[in-house]
This record gives sequence, structure tokens and C-alpha cells, in this order.
Amino acid sequence: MFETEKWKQIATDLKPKMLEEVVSPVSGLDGQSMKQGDYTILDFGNHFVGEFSFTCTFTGSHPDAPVLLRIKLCESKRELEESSEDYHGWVSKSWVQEEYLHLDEVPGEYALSRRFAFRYVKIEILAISDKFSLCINGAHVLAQSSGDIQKVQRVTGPKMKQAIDRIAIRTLHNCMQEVFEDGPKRDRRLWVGDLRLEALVNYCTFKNNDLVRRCLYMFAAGTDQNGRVPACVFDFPTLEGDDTYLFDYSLLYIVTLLDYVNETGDMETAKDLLPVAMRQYELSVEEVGKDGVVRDRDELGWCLLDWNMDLNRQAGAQFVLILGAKALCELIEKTETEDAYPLAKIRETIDRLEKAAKENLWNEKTGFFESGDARQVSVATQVWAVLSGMLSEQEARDLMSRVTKNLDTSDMTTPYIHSYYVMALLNCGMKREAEEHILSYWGGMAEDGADTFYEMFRPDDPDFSPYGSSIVNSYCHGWGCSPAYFFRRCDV
Ligand code: RAM
Repeated sequence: MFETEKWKQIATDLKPKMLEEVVSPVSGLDGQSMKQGDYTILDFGNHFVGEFSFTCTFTGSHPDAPVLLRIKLCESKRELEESSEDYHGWVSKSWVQEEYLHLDEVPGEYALSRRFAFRYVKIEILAISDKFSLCINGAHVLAQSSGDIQKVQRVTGPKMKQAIDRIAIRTLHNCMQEVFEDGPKRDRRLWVGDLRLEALVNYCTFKNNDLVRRCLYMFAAGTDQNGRVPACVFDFPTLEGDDTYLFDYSLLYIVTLLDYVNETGDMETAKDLLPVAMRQYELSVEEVGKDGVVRDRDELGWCLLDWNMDLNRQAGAQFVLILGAKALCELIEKTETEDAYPLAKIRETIDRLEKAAKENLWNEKTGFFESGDARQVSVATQVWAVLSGMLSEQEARDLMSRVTKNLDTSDMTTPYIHSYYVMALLNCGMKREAEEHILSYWGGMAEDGADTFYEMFRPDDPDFSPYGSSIVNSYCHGWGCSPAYFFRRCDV
């Protein structure tokens, strides 16, 4: 039974308390007098999420005209160089963190009204009277998060491991707002795929399990008339699901619920949300063709897996469906609700899906699973085959060995799919390879100067963005935080 109003209330009651901290920049406040065209860059020394304010004074004559400023707030140094005027991509330009501000009174104290995610603030004078100069003489951020960093124990080990862990923790901390946001710069909201990885890290770091519970209820309350879990939900002005759906995300809701139940033993929530989990399974099975394989779709955004636009998602979708169906069976068993749910039938379907995957997607000659009409072989497809649990330990290990030897991992574009790549390696006992991959991929971002892990990262193409320009990319993205989980729970 769908109890939307009750679920909404539970989600609202679980709204977290925010923790605040006031932080000043470590450089950039050197008291210089600025004229038209001059600028200063404040550096806060780390990534923060919150409200920015500053104080200013003048030198010269009494101010006889307002000052017009352009204030750019940047997560990474790269954004300082980018110009919003040159951006014509398909994600709204309004995400670029740039404000135009008139100062009517100098000296004065000014606060920007929006919440920003940033380390650097570039303050540039677009217009000022010749009779005076402006000095920025104070600035701070009122930083906020619902995660209590004091609760997090650091890992020990080599320097790079510790650096990656510190960055991962900072990433999650700054994404932990009233929900587990995907990114505090963009899109600032709750997405299933991001939540799943953030929740796993949260369990062994911040331990704010009620925030996971809240998010699970938010998705339940945000389902559409058909009962489908949307890819993301909005919390303002009132809770509402987005009209965007991703095949894999709806199914990963089941997996996220199972992870939560395994972690907390909270059977009440499990029973409450089981109908939502069941419905995701039913709706996804409707997408399976006569051949037992999920029908491919030539439609941008039907299933994510990764942000690589050239990826064919059919096989990956099949494997996520198998994984979701298995998670559903586990939830039914755990909650002892076999009477209410058709466990045996779901198991039969899983067998059929696995058989169909072997018959239709597997290429015996190459030893890889293939996807779509063009029979594309990708790392993402193999990763989800392993994670679906349909292979024996030996088969999975052989497959991942072939992947590491023969396939190019550089066409994976996000820490999201890289996290699952590591998970697949760990699933078949390839700990050394998993560790090496974390050190090279996440270590690559650390070497790039990351304070928090990025939404997109292709070591061979630093400008990569599926949106038309990296100016709207997010540099603090929840799905980047997974190493903190691997280090603590997987003995990496
Ligand atoms: C973008 C973000 C987000 C992801 C969705 C699918 O909006 O990268 O994290 O979950 O796409």
C-alpha cells in the first residue's frame, strides 16, 4: 500500500539539524585599493558550502557613486578561468556561481543571499567612480553541513591513501545538507544513484542513518501515479518527485533500502517501504522483451550507468535489474513477508533473466558481455554483470581479469562508474587491483588539486563534460566519496 502522506510526514520529521562554522579566507585579503577592472581572489583554503559575506571600505574621496561588482564563487581553480558568456550547453547557465552586486554604501557589510559551494571567490570591480578606491577588508563563509566531522575517524596508511580519504570525507560532509545532495553547486538535490554510494560511506563515517532513512521516505513520497521512483526529488517548496526517470536508479532504490536495513536492522522501515521496492521491480520487468532481455532504447537518459554518451546501456540495465530483483528477495526474506509477496515467482524471473543474459549478451569467443545492436563491449557492462551476482566466483574473477588486461578504463567518465568498477574488483577478490585503481583514479584528482572529488573525471580529458562545457560541472560530488567506504569496510 502506498501511504504517500504518511511517508511525506516521516521524511519531514526527519529533517536534520544543520551544524555551522564561520571561516575566513587564508589569502586574498591584503587590503589593496581597487579601481575599475581590478580584482582580488579570496582563497578559503578548503571547499565550503554556505553563505558568503564581506566587508569593505574605501580610500580617496567620500564615495559619490555605487560600486558594481562581479563576484564569482568557484569550487576549483579551473572555474576561475572559465567565462559564463561562452557557455551554451544544455544544462542551465544559472548554475554558474556568479553574482552582480551594487554596493550603495561604502564602508559596508554585504552578504550574498544564495547558498554557494566554493573555495575561491573572485571579486572584480566592473564600475567605480574615479574619486575613490575600494578595499575588501573582511570576508567569511558561514559554512553548513548536517554531518558532524568530529564523528569520523581517520584511516591510517600511506600518505596518498590518507589524502584520498580526507578528500572523500570532505566531499560527503559538504554534500550532507538537508538531504544527501548530489553536489552542493549543482544539482543540489537528492538523486538515487548518488544516495546509494553516499549512504554506504555514511554508515562507516558520519553515521547519520536517520538522514538515509529520510531520503528513502522522500523517494517513496515522491513516486508518481504509477508508483515509479523518480531519478530525483525536490524538497522545495514542498516535496515532489521530478519527472525524470532512470531505469537503473529506480532499481537501485531497492538496493539502497536493503543496504540500509542490513546496516540498521530497521525492519519497520523495511516493511513500510517494501511496496515501493516491489513496484520498482514490477515496472522494470515490464521493460523486458520476449527474449528475456531489457529492451534497448535509443533515448538519451533512459538509464544512466555512467555519463559517457557513447555507452550502450542495454546489458547494464539487464544486470541492474537482476541485482535489484535479488535485493528485493532478500528484503522479503528479512521482513518475513513471503505471504504478501511472490518470492518464488521473482526467483523464477531472476533465473530467466540470467539465462537470457548468457544466451543473448555473452560472447563465448571474446569472453565479454555485449550490449545493444552494435554489440558494444564496455567496462561498465562487465562491471554490472559481476555486481548482478549471476556469475560464479571463478567466472567473475576471470571476467574482471580480462577487463583489466584488455579493456580501456579511461572511457568511464565519472567516479560513479569507477566506484562500481572497484566494487566489482573487490567482489571477486581482486583487492590489489582495486587498491591500485583507487590510488590512480582518485589519486589523479588529488594530484589535480581536488579538495573534494568531482562529478566527472577523465584523466585523459580534463575538460570532459556531457553538458556542453565543464563550467557547469560539479567539483564536490557525492558519488566521488566511495573510497572512504572501501578503506573502512573492504579492507583496502
Ligand atoms: C546529474 C548528476 C547527478 C546524477 C544525475 C543522473 O544531474 O551528475 O549526480 O545522479 O545526473
